[in-house]
Amino acid sequence: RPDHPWWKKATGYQIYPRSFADSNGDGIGDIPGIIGKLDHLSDLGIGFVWLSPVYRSPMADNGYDISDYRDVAPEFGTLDDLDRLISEARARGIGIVMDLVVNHSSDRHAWFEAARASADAPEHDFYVWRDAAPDGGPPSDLRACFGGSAWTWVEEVGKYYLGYFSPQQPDLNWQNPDLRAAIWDMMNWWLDRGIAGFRMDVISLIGKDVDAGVFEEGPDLHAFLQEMRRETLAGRDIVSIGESWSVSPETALLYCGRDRGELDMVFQFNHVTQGWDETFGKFRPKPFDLPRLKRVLAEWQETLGEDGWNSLFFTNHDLPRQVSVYGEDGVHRVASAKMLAIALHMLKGTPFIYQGEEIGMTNARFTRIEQYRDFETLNHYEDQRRAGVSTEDFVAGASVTARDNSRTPMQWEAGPGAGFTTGTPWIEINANADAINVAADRADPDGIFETYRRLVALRREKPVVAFGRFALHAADYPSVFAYTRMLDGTRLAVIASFSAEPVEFDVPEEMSGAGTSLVTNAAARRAISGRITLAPFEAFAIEMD
Ligand code: TEU
Ligand code: CA
Repeated sequence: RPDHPWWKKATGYQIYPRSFADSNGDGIGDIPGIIGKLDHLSDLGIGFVWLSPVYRSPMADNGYDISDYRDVAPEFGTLDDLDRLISEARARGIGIVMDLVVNHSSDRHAWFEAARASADAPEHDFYVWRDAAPDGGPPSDLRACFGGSAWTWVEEVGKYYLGYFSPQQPDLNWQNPDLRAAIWDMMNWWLDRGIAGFRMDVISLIGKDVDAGVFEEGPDLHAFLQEMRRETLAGRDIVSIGESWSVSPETALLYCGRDRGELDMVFQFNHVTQGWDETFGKFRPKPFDLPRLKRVLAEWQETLGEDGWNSLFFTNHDLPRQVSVYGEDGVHRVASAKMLAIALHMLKGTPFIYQGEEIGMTNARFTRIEQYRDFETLNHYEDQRRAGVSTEDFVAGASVTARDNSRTPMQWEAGPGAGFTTGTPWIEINANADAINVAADRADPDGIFETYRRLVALRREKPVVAFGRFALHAADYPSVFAYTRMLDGTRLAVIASFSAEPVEFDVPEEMSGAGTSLVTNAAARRAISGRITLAPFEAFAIEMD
């Protein structure tokens, strides 16, 4: 049924290839390593993998800087390995969703090398060039996301180019129709290889109007997305997920409204950026505020309701580990990791599990700047030190929010290398790997993995989980997230405590009743009403009779 495509009942799993599984001992995860772990994913029951970039790349941004869109980075394997991954995954009912990074390329892409060598090259206009300011300086004082100026001077052509993220990631000029045609061609080439869709990196930036200073959700964004669908996605049974740091409930339906002909869903970050400091940004995080998180999630559930579709996630490769941010990664690690899983996976939308989340991996919490690898962290460190921030203060913030927190190697088993590598890993393995690893968690019938497996199965099997209408209850309750899902005659009550202490909770009338316990991290409850006492981080879903 066209209104019930496969991805509405599927759970996604994000792989960050560099840190997933290393098959040849060079310390870098690779595609043969992923193939060797496919049974872990099929045991979990996921429907598709979002594969972070594996294309040829100088790896300034770990692959989010692509120098050849039609080849695989040698450290990750070969195109044949990737084809094998696609078919071996398909044999297990798992689709491979590729990361499409087309707001920018690498500065080492052949297009850019031609573009910077001569203003007469046809590829010159594939990028964004501007004249120097009268004083010879950059055209504007725009800062790059990863530190420094967004403009870089090229002597050969006597102009500056735009690198909104970094100089190693020059922005592609989407205004050029030949560039767009080249991208459609490349996308179709991948789709014809049998992939299950695309996750589209910072897609909300492609319609920018540089001279007006409008970057996010610029004037041409939706025209380009509609053209993209016509030229590539239309008529194919695939999923498309756009990443947007600016999308709000007000603009979300423009991307994924049923009749828009654009994308299937967006990754939104309202629940993330609200925790950042207004002035100092992510490296000075604010304490977690549950009522605010509930408001954001509920607003998205309600706005996208019947017309759009939500993506559901707390963590990815750009964000710290969810159990360390929203849960408690000490004594209550297992309970709070399961609680977060239940709270998120019982919502309406397509959930994403980020590698290691299914065993409750925690923040790396590096204590020395030398332990960091991510150029976002290292460049901001330089910037902030120049602005007078001490190393100690910077590292304190980074240990909470830096991207490397979630990029340390997957912890497969105890022992040196954690089953990730037999060599020296490209980034330090989390010190807790001997205690927290896949082998240990999966050996435990009460492990976190089992809770995820149950949640993934519930979405496949229970229409109310996939399609039920969402309603928030007890909105102002400071430490409990409570909601219902309704479909036809079926009612699901979901309650999750975010507190490390027991809490008294007055079950709202609309949630009360008796039924079947679907999933819980505590003693099963079959009935709820009146005042109940929730155990620390207790969470459950009951299907009411
Ligand atoms: O992220 C987009 C983005 O805006 C983030 O870089 C964000 O600002 C940052 O991570 C906050 O810490 C995407 C990719 O997911 C990210 O890994 C890439 O570095 C980035 O685009 C550039 O391609
Ligand atoms: Ca390797």
